[in-house]
Amino acid sequence: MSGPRKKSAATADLARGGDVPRSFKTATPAFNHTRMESMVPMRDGVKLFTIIAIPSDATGPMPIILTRTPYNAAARASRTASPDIAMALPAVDEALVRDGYIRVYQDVRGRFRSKGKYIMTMPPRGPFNSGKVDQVTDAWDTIDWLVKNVPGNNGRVGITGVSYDGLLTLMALLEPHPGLKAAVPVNAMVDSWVGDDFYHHGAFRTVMLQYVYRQTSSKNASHSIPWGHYDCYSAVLEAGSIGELGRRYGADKLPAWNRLLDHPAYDDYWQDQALDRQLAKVPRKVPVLTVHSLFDQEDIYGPPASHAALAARDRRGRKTHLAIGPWCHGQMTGDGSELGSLKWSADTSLQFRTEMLQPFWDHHLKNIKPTESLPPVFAFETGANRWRRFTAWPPKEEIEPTRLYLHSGGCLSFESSTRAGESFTEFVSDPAKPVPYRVRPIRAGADSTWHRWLVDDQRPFADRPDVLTFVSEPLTAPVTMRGEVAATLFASTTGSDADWVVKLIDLYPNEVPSRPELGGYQLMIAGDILRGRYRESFDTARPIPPGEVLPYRVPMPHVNHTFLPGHRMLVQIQSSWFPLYDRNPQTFIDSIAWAEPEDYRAATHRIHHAKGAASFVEVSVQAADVR
Ligand code: PG9
Repeated sequence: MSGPRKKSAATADLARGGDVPRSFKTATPAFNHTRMESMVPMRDGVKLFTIIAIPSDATGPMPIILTRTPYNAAARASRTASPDIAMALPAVDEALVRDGYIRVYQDVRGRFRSKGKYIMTMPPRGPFNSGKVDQVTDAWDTIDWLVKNVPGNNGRVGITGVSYDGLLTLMALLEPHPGLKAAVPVNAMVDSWVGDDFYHHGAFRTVMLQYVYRQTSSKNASHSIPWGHYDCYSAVLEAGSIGELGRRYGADKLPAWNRLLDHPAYDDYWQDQALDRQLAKVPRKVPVLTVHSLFDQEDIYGPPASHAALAARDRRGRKTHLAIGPWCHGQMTGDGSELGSLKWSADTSLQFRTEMLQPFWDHHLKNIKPTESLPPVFAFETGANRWRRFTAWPPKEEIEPTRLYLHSGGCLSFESSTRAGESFTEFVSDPAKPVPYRVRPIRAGADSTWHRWLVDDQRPFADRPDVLTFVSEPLTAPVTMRGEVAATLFASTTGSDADWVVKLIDLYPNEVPSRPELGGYQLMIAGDILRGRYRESFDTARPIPPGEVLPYRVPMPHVNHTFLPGHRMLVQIQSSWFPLYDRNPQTFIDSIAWAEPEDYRAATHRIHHAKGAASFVEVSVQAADVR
């Protein structure tokens, strides 16, 4: 028989202290690193929350790799509660910390645990930032503090980050601290009017409402848009204009949202912030490896543009590298074996990290020269599915600018000769029924497969009467295209404004024995949009004279692609891409953001083919492959 149990001291009086001790330290002898959390002071006294992970087993002083972010440094550096540094940090950091690098993550001012005020994509000091600090000075002050205060560091710092963190990486180069010895901007936002997150050539990216909302409605991204619709297509269409869309969800109270709508043209606000323009003005000091993704659904313009600016200032060509992978936004940090329906037969992200990234860091931060010097350009060629090395981007050798002509009857060929009677192909574009950019329902947020939409099969759209298609004969030999693509459409409309969307597509053969599900697949290798009012200059909107045949140049993203024998080249033309881009009312009004329901009107558009006004897509083709 057991007697009454004796109360332990801990259960003697439950009400006294509560269950949570004042301070608690995880007790484990197995930690293989030191983790410091510091509030790093900036020159204006504002302190930024900074996490520093220092491997314990290093044999000598270690370099530091810094990422500055608006996306929560603590969460980023706390993947799991493991005692192993590589389990605590993002998976992509494993090679670094195992190899004796100190890893640092910092919240930018005003975000998460950092003090100060947040300004989304804060412009550098100048006409749009009259203060004494910006992301350039914050990067400088942080690096200065790190080299002076982090135990065991070797005084050499690298900076890296994806997208917004990539933009912050590029900003550090505008006035680099002497301790900054290498930079790897990944999928960085560079020019958000020309072709990155917010606009593409004047067309507004409606998907950014959600971004601005999360980014600026609270310090720690705690609000999401209560869409009230399963399908974003209907939510955006129902609202009408984007001004009204923002107002419905309260975004008109967010200064960052209003700023975007207040600058629809490529005015000083955008030009002064374009990082390729900024980088072109400063001396080249720091070695840079730029990373670009061929299927980047967010920042597909910036990386080749900033790379070009950096390369132009690198007289001896030793400080500038570009890597181009078959990835979506940020995929270089994860598994790069496949994207959507596409499979690459190897982990291309790992290949890049092993063959380029780690040797680049080791060279510049540890003075370990690579056995073979790193190529200026390391680019994955889709279609052929292999890595290529080039001395410049676009490669200068064997490349020939060539035109692919759009002919009537839906034909596409390198031949310019027009047949008798060829004049135009027309379609009706109705803003009440805009062309979806994906198959509906189009989901927002966490449920979305947004990251891979650029490789969606384009076949479902080809059947719409408001999508024109132009297709080549099946190829008898491979055709390889590298570098920028641009369409010149000679077009007319019955309206007084119009958007022009051009997609260059690899049309797979009807049957693909190794991957039957890819039979007839339409893979978009480049696509973009131009708001017709900016056809003459990006900074000034001009109405379109109805009925007049005018040239519209639609710049498109860079490609590095081989169309294999049996495949066909295909071009789709349409005038809406919704709700990725806001609708053009097709009636010229001052502010499309605040278009009224009656401004949206159907219009008949014509794409012309006749001599002297023959529409084409310009590509750079490997000379031997032009047929
Ligand atoms: N593409 C995102 C972004 C960068 C900068 C401004 C706005 C959005 C990102 O992934 O960070």
